[in-house]
Amino acid sequence: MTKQVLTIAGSDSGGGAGIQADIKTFQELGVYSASVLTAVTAQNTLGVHGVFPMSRDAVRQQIDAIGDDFEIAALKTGMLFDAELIEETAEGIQRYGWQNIVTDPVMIAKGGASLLQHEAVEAMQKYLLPLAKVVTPNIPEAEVLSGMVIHDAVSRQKAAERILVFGAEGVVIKGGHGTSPDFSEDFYLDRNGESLLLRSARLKTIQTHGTGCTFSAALAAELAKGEAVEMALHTAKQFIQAALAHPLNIGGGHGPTNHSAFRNAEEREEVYVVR
Ligand code: PXL
Repeated sequence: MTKQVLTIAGSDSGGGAGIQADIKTFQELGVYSASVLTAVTAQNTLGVHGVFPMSRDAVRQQIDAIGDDFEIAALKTGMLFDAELIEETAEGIQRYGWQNIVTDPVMIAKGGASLLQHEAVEAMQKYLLPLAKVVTPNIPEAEVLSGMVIHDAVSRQKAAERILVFGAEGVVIKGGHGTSPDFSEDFYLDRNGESLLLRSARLKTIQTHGTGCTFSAALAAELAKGEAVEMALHTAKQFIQAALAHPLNIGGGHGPTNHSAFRNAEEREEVYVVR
């Protein structure tokens, strides 16, 4: 039977990030997509022009509608906006005993608009990270979650260790914001001390809108299908690498990635497991 996957995230009217990116990615990877909306953004490739959060009650009722009727095999969280919606999300996950939780700790949109209230970081650490199988920060988000600066492989490892203290089973610090001009490296570390480095060529493109959403959605889809974390990470990186390598040239700013590139084997890019 087709696996059912849930995204709890915000809407991007521009269609490149948020719940729209998640649903497209789930569809491409062959899983069924249900969605709980936490906020509506008025947004295009040029920026975020408005943010309209849902009420706590609206989020709870959506979660219950899904929980009462669906068999959720994996779940990802994206934009949760504030501490109340984080708590509501965490309570819902526990109410239904959902597993395979991928937490994308979305904080700031590409143009700098805040997608998470400052004081909500603590709620994320306290309520959501303990439920996560994998938390997927980019470097700036990992710095906020760990409370330290990442400037090399040693500080990246230390930051990952600090993030794991909040209770996630694993963390992947994504390399998109890294300084190497040649490659982008995602560093994974889990509670047992197992680590993995996934390396791909750095692509020179500004069409990167929704990269993080797409990656974490692909990861959740693969976990739903029963893939081990290592394989799921590899596929997720291949998925986003293909999506970045074959841009759609939509909009005048940071355009969306191409969610349908991965399905064409000849459009896939190399992803190397370094260790
Ligand atoms: O990529 C982070 C993100 C998540 N969710 C929504 C967004 C964005 C970035 O713009 O709009 C709804």
